[in-house]
Formats: sequence, structure tokens, C-alpha cells
Amino acid sequence: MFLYLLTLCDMALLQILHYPDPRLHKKAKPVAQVDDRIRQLVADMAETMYDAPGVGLAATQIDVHERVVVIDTSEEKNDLRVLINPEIISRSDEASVYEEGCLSVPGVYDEVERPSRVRVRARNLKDEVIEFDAEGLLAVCVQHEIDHLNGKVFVQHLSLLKQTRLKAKLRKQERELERA
Ligand code: GNR
Ligand code: NI
Repeated sequence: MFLYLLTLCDMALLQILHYPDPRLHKKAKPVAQVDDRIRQLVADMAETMYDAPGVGLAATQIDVHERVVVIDTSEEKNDLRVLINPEIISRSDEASVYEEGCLSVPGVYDEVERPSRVRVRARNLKDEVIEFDAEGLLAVCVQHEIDHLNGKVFVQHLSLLKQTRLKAKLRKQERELERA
């Protein structure tokens, strides 16, 4: 899959927005048609995700507000999933807690509780409708990425006290980076 994208396009590394950037809270619009522009976007997102490295990336994180996600939770980094207009069509009653991180909130990891298993419907690069069941890290990642498309960053699942502290800390860090 990734090799196919490599042969299709030149790729580019994209800049990832950092929380608390207000652009991370924009709601992404559905993709009307999977065309060459979307294929180029997916190629660039995949390269950016593998370079970071991360197990997923939502278009929102690179300031593109369209419903496109790439995920690769495999050990060997050879199982790219492209999800266009992804939806969760069912969730387990059972929930699990996972220590989450995010490329848009570097250095911050905290526990988030979500449904343990989800069924996902999306379109792929061939514009086919696909459905699959996810559990474990894949289930966490799909839910984390769909949150991004809806303008939600994982820290918004934490207590308001934690969010306020985190914002202050990250704003200070960015100021120090600017001066350095
Ligand atoms: O690379 C990532 N790792 C991760 C770990 C636990 C839960 C979620 C994630 S997703 C994250 C990449 C990212 O920020 N995607 O939006
Ligand atoms: Ni993220």
C-alpha cells in the first residue's frame, strides 16, 4: 500500500500543529470524491506519520480540515490503513483505559477511557466502502483520530484542572522555544 503511494507521487513532510493551537479544534468536512488531490494528501500524511514516528495522523493535525486519517499500528510499519470519512458504527459496552499520547501534544501521556472495541466504516483510496472491527491499540487509535476530525484533542478527555495546567505549561514551553 505505502509502496503504491511512493510510486504514485512525490511526497512532502508536513508541519504538525501543536496544542493549544485553535486550528486543532476545527471540525473537518467530509471528502466528496477520492481524487488525485486526496491521494497526494494521503501520501504526504503517511510520510509525515512514519517520519514522526506515530501510529496515526488525522488531516486536522496538518491544518487540512477534511475527513482523512492514516493509521499503522503494526510492529513492522508495513500495514498502512487509509480511512476517508471514517465513522464508528458500533461500540462495545466494555471500556478500557490506555495511556495515550499525541503528535500534537508532544511529551504528554495520560490515561483515557474509551470503548474497548469498535466497528469502523470508511472509504479507502479506491473509493470503496470498507468495514472492520478494531480492538486494542487499533481501536484506541481510530477513536483518537476521529476525535481529531471532530476538533477534539485527547487531553480534552482529562479533568479541566489537568487541561488548564497543561495549556499553561505548553504555552510557556513554546515561548521558550521561540526565544531559543
Ligand atoms: O503516535 C501516536 N501514538 C498513540 C499512542 C496512544 C494512543 C494514541 C496514539 S495516536 C498518536 C499519533 C497521533 O497523535 N495521532 O493523532
Ligand atoms: Ni493525536
